Amino acid sequence: MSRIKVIDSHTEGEPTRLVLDGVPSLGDGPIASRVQKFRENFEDWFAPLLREPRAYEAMVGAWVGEPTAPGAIKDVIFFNPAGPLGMCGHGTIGLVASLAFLGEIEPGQYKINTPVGVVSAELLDVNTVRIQNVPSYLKAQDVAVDVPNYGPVVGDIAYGGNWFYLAYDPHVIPGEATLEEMTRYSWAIRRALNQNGYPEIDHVELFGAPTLPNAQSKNFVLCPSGEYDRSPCGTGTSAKLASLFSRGKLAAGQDYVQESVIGTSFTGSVVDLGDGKVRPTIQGQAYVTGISELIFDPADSLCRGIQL
Ligand code: PYC
Repeated sequence: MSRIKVIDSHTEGEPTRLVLDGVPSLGDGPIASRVQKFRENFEDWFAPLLREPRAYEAMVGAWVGEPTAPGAIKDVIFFNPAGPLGMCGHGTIGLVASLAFLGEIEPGQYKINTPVGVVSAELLDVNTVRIQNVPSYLKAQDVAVDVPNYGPVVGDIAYGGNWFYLAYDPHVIPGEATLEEMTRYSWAIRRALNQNGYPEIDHVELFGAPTLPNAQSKNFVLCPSGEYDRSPCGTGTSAKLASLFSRGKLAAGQDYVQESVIGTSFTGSVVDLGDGKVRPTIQGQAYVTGISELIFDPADSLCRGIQL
């Protein structure tokens, strides 16, 4: 019988489960070797933390260890039920707010080491966190893809710590369509992209008109697990800011408010790094929702979670 201690939070609606204790060691090596060990232990230890019956597929996990990058307070590997993520914006906000809740950090500026680079996070108050993400960029503009049963769609491919396809003019529109329609459509886009030369795309964003008076857009973000992001997605908003900046539609330092499909928001802006890259800043709020001990009982045939 194993006991795994976790602290749960949500960032603008999207859950993060931070693992505090009880999983196998990922060693003391650099973060790349920790990611390798994480992958080896994924099915037995990490995916079950996010799957039914203990959790649900929208949840993102965070493994943390002693830092291996200069100046960082932690190494972190974010993951969803499909595997590890490069970075996770809502997860970083949730991680920092959880560390504050546990009394491990005070308001101030911190560095966190992720598999795709060091990010900064400023704890402004116990719930409000501003992160500076990894360099983000627009890789390909106006990529057309023929989506079976829907027809052609045009969008940008951009990086914000994970890979995104940004469908600015989708057939199925956030704020108008149902969740089921948005999920089915964005899966169809992802499948078409993956089969037509873009295997790296694992997140798809659809955009529509905002509901919030201070927002510029409302999004729907399909995550690799097939679930949608309840928040506006930190890495997805970073990818979008990079795309808008490259298109000349956003100036450096200008605020951009991205509304989520559930009506929450992140405020973002960019610093121009040159060479077509920007460093996005994303600000949002997270609240702790629980601290629990999860039981892995080998006698339970569903101990490793439900997988269909
Ligand atoms: O906030 O970056 C994010 C994120 C990625 C996947 C789910 N949320």
